Amino acid sequence: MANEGVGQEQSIIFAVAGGVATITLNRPAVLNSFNRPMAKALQRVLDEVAADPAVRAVLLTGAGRGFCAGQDLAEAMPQDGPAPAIGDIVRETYNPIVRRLRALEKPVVCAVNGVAAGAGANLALACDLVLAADTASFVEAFSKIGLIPDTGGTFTLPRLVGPQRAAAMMFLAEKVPAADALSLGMVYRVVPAASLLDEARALATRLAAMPTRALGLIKRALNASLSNDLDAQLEVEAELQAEAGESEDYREGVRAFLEKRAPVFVGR
Ligand code: T3D
Repeated sequence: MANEGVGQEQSIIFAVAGGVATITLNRPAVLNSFNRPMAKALQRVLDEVAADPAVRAVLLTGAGRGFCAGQDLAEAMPQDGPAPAIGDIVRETYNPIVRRLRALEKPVVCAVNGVAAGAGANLALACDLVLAADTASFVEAFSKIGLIPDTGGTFTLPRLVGPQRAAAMMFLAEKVPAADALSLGMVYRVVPAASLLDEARALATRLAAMPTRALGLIKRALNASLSNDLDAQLEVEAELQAEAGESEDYREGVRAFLEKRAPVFVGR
């Protein structure tokens, strides 16, 4: 089938089915912590899903008992040989991933299947809709090892939970259980661990059947709202509405409404 495909990179498992690209972080022995090859593979896969019109939603999750424990600390500080420059790691690995996730004009569902620590926590928060297993947790672990939060966390977290709670999480680096993450607004839903993947897949599949251009433009508008004032944002809405109004899916949506039938959206 043209829109079905399976590919595998060493540390990232990637499969496309029914309009949904499922990306699985796959270094379970180290709780899917990021080494350079995994970060580069994730960047490549995100480029692929951006370019593929058959992909209309993305599902990101982790293999094994953890979602992602952030930077692989053995790589960051090797026993033999010099440590790589940390600023370069952030610029070359995490920043491009966050930019790709935010610029991707397709919805990204994140299924947090276990602990999400350091860059792993902030990776989840960079996605559009976060579903967490009831056994999952989030830790802004950076300060425990003398670092500051990266992967967009200092941008995302205070906007989600407010500056005071973000400061507490980032200073104290305490585990935030999924239920607390829900009440703080860090995640969209918490579901039983056993049904997490099914629920996340159902959500991604539902999003993949929606008007993809409109969802992408909603994401663009929400991104813009983070730095715009009201006047500028009203203009963004007018411009993006004009763009949405030219889509095939807009015409189908209105026709289906008038004909009292369910719409069939094609993503254009
Ligand atoms: O270069 C730079 O540093 C700049 C970039 C920074 C971005 C960052 O993400 S900095 C933050 C890095 N991450 C952390 O500090 C988290 C470290 N991990 C933990 O604190 C704990 O593992 C967790 C709280 C996430 C989970 O605890 P627990 O008890 O459930 O699991 P565990 O036993 O600690 O870990 C299981 C295995 O994964 C263990 O290996 P072993 O003993 O079974 O062989 C552990 O060493 C390994 N592991 C976990 N996290 C990492 C890791 N190995 C390498 N790097 C990790 N980040």
